[in-house]
Amino acid sequence: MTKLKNLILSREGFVATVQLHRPKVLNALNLELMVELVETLEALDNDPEVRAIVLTGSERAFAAGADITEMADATAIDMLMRDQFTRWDRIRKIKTPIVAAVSGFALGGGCELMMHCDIIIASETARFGQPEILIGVMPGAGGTQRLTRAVGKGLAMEMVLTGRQITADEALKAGLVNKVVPVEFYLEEAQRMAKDISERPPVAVRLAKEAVLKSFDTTIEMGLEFERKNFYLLFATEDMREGMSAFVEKRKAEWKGK
Ligand code: CO8
Repeated sequence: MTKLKNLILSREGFVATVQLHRPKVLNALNLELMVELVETLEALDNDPEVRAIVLTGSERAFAAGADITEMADATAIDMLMRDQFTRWDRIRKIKTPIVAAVSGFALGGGCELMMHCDIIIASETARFGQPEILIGVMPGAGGTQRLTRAVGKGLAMEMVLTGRQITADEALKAGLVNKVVPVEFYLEEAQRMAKDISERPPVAVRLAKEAVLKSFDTTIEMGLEFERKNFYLLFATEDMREGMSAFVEKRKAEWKGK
C-alpha cells in the first residue's frame, strides 16, 4: 500500500486500487487531489503490470464534489486560467479499464468523476447528484453531457435543475450504475469485476474499451468503421491466435498481452 497526500494506492495481481483520501471533507476534489489523481492514473495506464483500475472513496463518500472552498472566491477569469478541465479530459484518455466502487455521496464533480469510469459498482448507501444549482452554478466537468447520455433527458434535467440526489436503486433503474450491492461488498465486488477484466487479453480489452467510448462522440457509421478497424487489428495479435486455438483445442488460453 502506498500513501500519497490525497490518495491511497494498493495492488493485487494486475489490479490497482486508487482510493480518494480527504476524509475530513468527504473527498472534496481540490486541485492538489486532481493533479495527484490524474498523474497516478496515467502512471498506472503506462504500467504493463496493471490491466484494470478500481477507483474508490470511503464508505461515507466517493466524493462530495469539487472543493467549494477553492472556488468560493474565484472569478470567471481565475477559473478560465486554472484550466482544470483540460486535466479532467486526460482521465477520458486512460486506456486501462476503470471500475468505480461507490459508496455514500457521489455529488457534483464526484458524480462526474464517477461517470468518467467505465463500470460502476455502487453500495446500497450510495447517493448520486448534481447539486451545483444549489450553490449558484451548474455542472462543469461533464455532468450535463454524461449524465444525460446515461439516464436520459428527463431524469438528468430533474437532477441538474433541482439538485435532487437519487438513491442507488434509482441509479440502477436509470442505468447510471451497473450493480448495487450491500455496503460491506461494494469494494470487493468492484475488485472482482476488475480482476475478471484483468484476466482477459489486454490488447483486446484496450481496443474494445476504445471502441465503446468512440460511440459517445461519433456517428454510427464512423463508429462502426472504427470498430471494424480495431476488430481487424486484433487478428495481428498473438493472443487472438492463442484464444482461438485454445477454444478449438478445448483448453484454457494463456494470454501474452501481445
Ligand atoms: N467542498 C468542500 N468541503 C466540503 C464539500 C465540498 N464539495 N463537501 C463537504 N465538505 C466538507 C464540509 O464543509 C464539512 O467540513 P467541516 O467539518 O469543516 O464543516 C465536511 O466536509 C463534512 O460535511 P458535512 O458536515 O456537510 O456533512 P453532512 O453529512 O452534513 O452533508 C453533504 C454531506 C450533503 C455531502 C454536504 O457536505 C454537501 O452538500 N456538500 C457539498 C456538495 C456539493 O455541493 N457538491 C458540488 C460542488 S460543485 C462541483 O462539484 C462542481 C464540479 C465541476 C468542477 C470540477 C472542478 C474540480
